[in-house]
Amino acid sequence: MSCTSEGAGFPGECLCPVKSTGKGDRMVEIMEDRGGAGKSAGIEVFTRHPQNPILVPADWPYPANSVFNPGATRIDGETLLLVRVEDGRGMSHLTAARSRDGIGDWRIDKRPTFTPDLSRPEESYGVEDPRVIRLDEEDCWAVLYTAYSDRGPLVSLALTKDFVSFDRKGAITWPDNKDAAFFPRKIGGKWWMIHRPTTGFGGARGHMWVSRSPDMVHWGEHDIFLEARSGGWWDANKIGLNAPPLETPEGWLILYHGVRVSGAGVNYRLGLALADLDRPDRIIKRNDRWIFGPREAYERNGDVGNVVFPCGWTLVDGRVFMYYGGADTVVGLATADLSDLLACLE
Ligand code: BMA
Repeated sequence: MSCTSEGAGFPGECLCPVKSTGKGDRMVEIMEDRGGAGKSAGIEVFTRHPQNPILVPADWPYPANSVFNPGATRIDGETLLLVRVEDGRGMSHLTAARSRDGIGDWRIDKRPTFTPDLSRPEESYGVEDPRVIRLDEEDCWAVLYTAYSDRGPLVSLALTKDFVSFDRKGAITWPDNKDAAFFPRKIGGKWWMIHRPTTGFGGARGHMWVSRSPDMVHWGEHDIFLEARSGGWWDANKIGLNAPPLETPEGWLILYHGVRVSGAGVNYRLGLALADLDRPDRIIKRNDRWIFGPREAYERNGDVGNVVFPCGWTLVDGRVFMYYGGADTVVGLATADLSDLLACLE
């Protein structure tokens, strides 16, 4: 989209509304990212739910320091979140919370649902940031999570049919690697996975890669998927996948984060891209501007401030429900029409 209304504030500042296709000519407002009138920044296409934060540590049936970064899926007509819970030692496990409307009245498992397997050295510091993917061809869900230890973070896989028992497949990457999810179906006869290995080359950097597998465990055919930009960009140096790829008629919708590091700490924001349906290694579109960033108090203040970090989204009647960690402490919900998300891709 070309900009026809440059802002007076600084070069390149765009004040154009983003035009939505789909339902008529509804305009998606570009809102001020800092809550006041005036300068526009990111494309604010998601709306925060008024009940935010929808889950906090005090909701938990047992002591929890923080509840955040949930994976999400639909099961039996309900929403299930697999929430990362940090305990009083600083270690994380995963606990399921279920809700009919995906907003309130959460039924939270009375005990941790998925805990580190301490016979595996790579899980000695906990299990984190689950991505939950429904695999219709296998009639099960894949849970990809970060196994954390002083050997370095890596990606592990477990399969489940009920979120009660889990078939642990162990590590499917070596360290350092995080932020992984499968595409929900085989493409060209193979499973595809997006993941984010990090490299020390040129400083601490991380791009998103895509790999293929015949069996979900053995991975090869590695290609760069989406590269971190450089310099002053909001998504410079290190990026990573957030929610699993969402299939749409126009392509695979990709939600990813960029990390801006400054003297004051980190700032995690989210961006959108679109990948080709049949060749997901081909990126069709990528927004320059972020679409969601820390704004509210529960996103700015917490154990790690200025972080919004989704691990899952659901699609219900054309509306996307994005579940995210706020400041590594609570769970927030923001929603958007799928048609508006596709329309705001530039
Ligand atoms: C990333 C992950 C996330 C976390 C974020 C901000 O590296 O570890 O779990 O939310 O940092 O602390």
